[in-house]
Amino acid sequence: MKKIILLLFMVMFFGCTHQDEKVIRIGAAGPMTGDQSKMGIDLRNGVELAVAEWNEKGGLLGKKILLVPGDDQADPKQAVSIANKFINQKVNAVVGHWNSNCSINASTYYNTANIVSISPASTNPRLTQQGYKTVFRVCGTDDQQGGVAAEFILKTMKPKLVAVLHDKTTYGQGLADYFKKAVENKVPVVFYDGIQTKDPDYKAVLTSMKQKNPDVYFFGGVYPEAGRLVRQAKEVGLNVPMITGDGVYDPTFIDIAGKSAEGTFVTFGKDPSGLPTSKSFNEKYTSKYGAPGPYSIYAYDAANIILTAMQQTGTPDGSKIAEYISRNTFKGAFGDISFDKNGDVTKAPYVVWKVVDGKFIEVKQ
Ligand code: ABU
Repeated sequence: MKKIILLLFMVMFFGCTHQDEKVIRIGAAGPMTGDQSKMGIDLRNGVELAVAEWNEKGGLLGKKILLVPGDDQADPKQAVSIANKFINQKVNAVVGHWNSNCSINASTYYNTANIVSISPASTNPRLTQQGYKTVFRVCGTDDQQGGVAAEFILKTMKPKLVAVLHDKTTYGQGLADYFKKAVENKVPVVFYDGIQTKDPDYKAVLTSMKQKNPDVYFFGGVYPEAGRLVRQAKEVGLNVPMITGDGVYDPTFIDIAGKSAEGTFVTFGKDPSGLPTSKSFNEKYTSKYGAPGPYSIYAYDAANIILTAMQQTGTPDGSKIAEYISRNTFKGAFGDISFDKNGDVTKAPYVVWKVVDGKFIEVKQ
């Protein structure tokens, strides 16, 4: 009876159920404009490629698949607007968002509307700790990468003093705090502060940090700010390395920072480009869009997981595909992908990368 009332409610408000639609709509949400737009566009391209491949093979459940992009501008309030827009547009499932604060805010709306969302990139642990059965991610988490960064500097640099900076976002501050927690029992953290994103000048905070004589500093944040920070660190005479997280792993960081990027350490996943499973993705993506971005392949795999689950269950219904996703292993371009009870991937190996001669090189340990 309850189900019938709910169905009537949905038909009254949405005109018809999602299953009655003539197309399957997949949302791709991330920052498509603004200084993080490369990440959103990389994400959208990965989803678009997966959708195009399925449509070339005849679509899904007798329907064409339609990509519905959503620009959240890396703003958690805008992410809620996108979530509501997707719900009104009868989007069946979402790949997104890119920023953790956007994914966390939007996930409540998707979950209430029975829409599966898989983030390719949001690494803050809170996303999958909300008890939502429809929420997944195909990347690792910040407690994992913060721990890897801490272990790396303790082993290889043996610092006497460490400093920590963050961008005051859910992702940046969260990651910085995981790093701090992992080092502070072993090395004094002599400086801890937050910066404003978009601020063009960080010299004051960098000068204060320099006065504490750290041997290395951690930054929790994203590449536009990281690029300005390492450049200005050199300008104020702070000549110690930055170690940072996946939000900085993009050539744009090196473009912004120039030569000052040299020697920066970044935690991110392994390079998938040599995997036999990623060959077709790499070739097709590169010929259509140019070099894949760091999270393009994650977005492509997330879209394929959703579409495979719909095919295998014979329905775009959110709770049915969520259950299928949680119980099965998927053959992704990145290799086999399966999820734990929270919706996190069961394997998320982070490695450390270093900027050498203007490129990210994996540090072999
Ligand atoms: N994990 C990369 C940056 C995106 C985010 O988690 O906010």
